[in-house]
Amino acid sequence: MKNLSINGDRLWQSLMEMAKIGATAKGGCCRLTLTDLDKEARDLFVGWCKEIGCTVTVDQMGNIFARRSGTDNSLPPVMTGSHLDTQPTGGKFDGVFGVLAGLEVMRTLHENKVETKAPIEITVWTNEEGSRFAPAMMGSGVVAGRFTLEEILAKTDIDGKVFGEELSRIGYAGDLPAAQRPIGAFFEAHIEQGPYLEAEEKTIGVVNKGQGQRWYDVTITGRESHAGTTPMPLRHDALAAAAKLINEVERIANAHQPHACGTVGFVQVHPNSRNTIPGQIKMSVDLRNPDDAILSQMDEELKAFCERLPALASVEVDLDPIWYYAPVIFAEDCINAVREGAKKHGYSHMDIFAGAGHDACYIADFAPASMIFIPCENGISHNETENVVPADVVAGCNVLLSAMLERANA
Ligand code: HGY
Ligand code: MN
Ligand code: MN
Repeated sequence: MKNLSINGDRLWQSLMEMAKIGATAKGGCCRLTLTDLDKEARDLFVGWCKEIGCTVTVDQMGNIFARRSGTDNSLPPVMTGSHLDTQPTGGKFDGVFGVLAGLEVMRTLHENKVETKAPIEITVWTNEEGSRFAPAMMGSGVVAGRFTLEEILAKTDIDGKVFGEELSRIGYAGDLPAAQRPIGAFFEAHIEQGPYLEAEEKTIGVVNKGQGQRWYDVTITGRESHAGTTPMPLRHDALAAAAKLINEVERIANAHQPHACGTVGFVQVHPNSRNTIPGQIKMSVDLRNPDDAILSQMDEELKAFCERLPALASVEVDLDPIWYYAPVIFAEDCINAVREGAKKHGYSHMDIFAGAGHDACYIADFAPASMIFIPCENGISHNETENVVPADVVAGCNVLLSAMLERANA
């Protein structure tokens, strides 16, 4: 097969077109899962896929599958994909790069009339971010069997909106069972979202592992009372207790360097009035580590602290572990296909592990999977200034094309 290359300008145009949906004043995207903006992005993607003759199906979780036949359709598809939902202060490229790089691969095969042995599919996974509805990676998680469809459809957001009802409302509650299916290989192209490729001046990240995560919902209950008449020793200040917990999360992460991460990203204060001592706090805790034993150690330390906190701060503490997945090792065949793709194009590359969660981490449960990273400016993501170099977008997509063809014609 002649040396195929993708059309970088067309890919960049599609990225900029998609970025208009939920565009923010600071140049990012706010396109939360199952909102009208998510629907708009999905509809745009589906239209683009149909333009090049893909057949499009949707499963019970709203995951979208755009399929291009191979010469032997009895073979399991070689798949790529990512997500279109964003964080509230999201960028233009997190998730979207992987979806539209997959589309560009399809467009390139289509216009060059290239036939592959195995069919090719692009997937858009529902609610990868886990921001509006927690936890994350729900679409791929239900397909992998990590979550049941029932538990996920019943999830509610901060306003009490129900996941299943929102999915139906945007018209993406499909009939296809959201369950494991034969997949020949799954590749996810994604921005690194961290600083290492840029620091090492490498164009391609050959992702060999995804770190593990533990998410918790914490409720701290004290007692509302007057900010001016309640002596300090008599207070049950839920927010002061939360401050101790936030410091402990930071201590735990710093105690397990070089890789541990600990974050409190969500805090809800009740009644949130400047002259009433806060009576209740709802907050999140996010712990991560590429080593499962260390992640367990971090979990133990968090639990021990939450045992001690009631006496320390005269409050009640409920620590609810809502999500856990162990570090994921990707498939050697897929990792090698990515590395060979980088070498073939002469792109500098390095092995790297994924600090963020990705749908590929769940697909790896039942299919050979790996990921392709490209650098992002200053390693910044989940931020409206998230940015990439067009040449790196081209490189990542060329490596994706190469890896998918290698697996589809293996
Ligand atoms: O949280 C994560 O790692 C991903 O961005 N959902
Ligand atoms: Mn992502
Ligand atoms: Mn993200």
